[in-house]
Amino acid sequence: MYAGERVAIDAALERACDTIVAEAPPALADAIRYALEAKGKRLRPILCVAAYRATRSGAEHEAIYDVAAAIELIHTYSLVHDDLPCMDDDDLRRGRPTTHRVFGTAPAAVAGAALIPHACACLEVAGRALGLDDSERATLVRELARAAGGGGMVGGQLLDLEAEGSTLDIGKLQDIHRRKTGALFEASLRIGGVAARASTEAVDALGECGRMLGLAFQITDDLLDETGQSAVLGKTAGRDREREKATFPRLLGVTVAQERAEDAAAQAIDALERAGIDDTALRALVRFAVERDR
Ligand code: GRG
Repeated sequence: MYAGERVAIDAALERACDTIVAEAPPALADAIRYALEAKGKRLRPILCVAAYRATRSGAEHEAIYDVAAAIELIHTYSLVHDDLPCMDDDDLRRGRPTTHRVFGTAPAAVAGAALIPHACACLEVAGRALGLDDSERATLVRELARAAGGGGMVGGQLLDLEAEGSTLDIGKLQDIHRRKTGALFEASLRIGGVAARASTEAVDALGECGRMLGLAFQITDDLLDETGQSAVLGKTAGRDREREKATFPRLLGVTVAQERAEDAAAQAIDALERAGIDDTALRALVRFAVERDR
């Protein structure tokens, strides 16, 4: 799906990688390149590009791919850190040994961290190429920082780790995943809208779509962890049960969890329709979040 967009996003990631590693010590440069080259689905940057296309009025500018790549830099860092021994301690990611298994824990931790400042720089430079003014470029960076920070992904990660082995109610589980997974999806769509100079209403609708898509995506992720196979997923299946994690299927049962994912996907599409955003690609991407097998 979206093969052309994936190629353009991978090219933007390669450009970003060249800049990041330019002054890095060789061992660090290798670890950074290894992490960025791995074949992820690129769903967050694809969503960003789709949101931009759905709401822009002028001609499309190729710098949108650099904007989108900045989001993937943050996502990739989060995966590298998530796999570390002090976090999920995993061996397999994107069909290959995890970065710390190849390069060691300290180089992997530093390689992940090196992506964070560069994501901000990448957004600033790409925003300039898109012709955005100071305030619009600051908004891009703020959106990403908020999603990745304590109220978003990083905070959600700590709550998730703290909850291991304990019983959670569905409200708490949803709150953890709204931060840990949902916030970056929400920001991906909002950033696409801001880059397109969409109205505040349209950006908010894109954000709501991303929030609900993020929930649908996470429930599906939990279902795939229960029922999928490592070779297809490219990461270790059954990890949640092993680590005694509360998940949507464990709390609700598989059938109800599937219904909740469908319901969240429907709400994601409703959010777009209420704002008059009628876009086939965005609707297809919402469906992909629940229908995927990896
Ligand atoms: C160490 C300061 C510090 C913070 C850690 C590790 C971390 C911050 C946050 C983790 C957040 C995280 C890993 C969320 C997981 C979300 C998720 C379901 C990831 C899988 O996404 P896919 O399926 O992966 O889109 P691909 O490989 O396709 O990109």
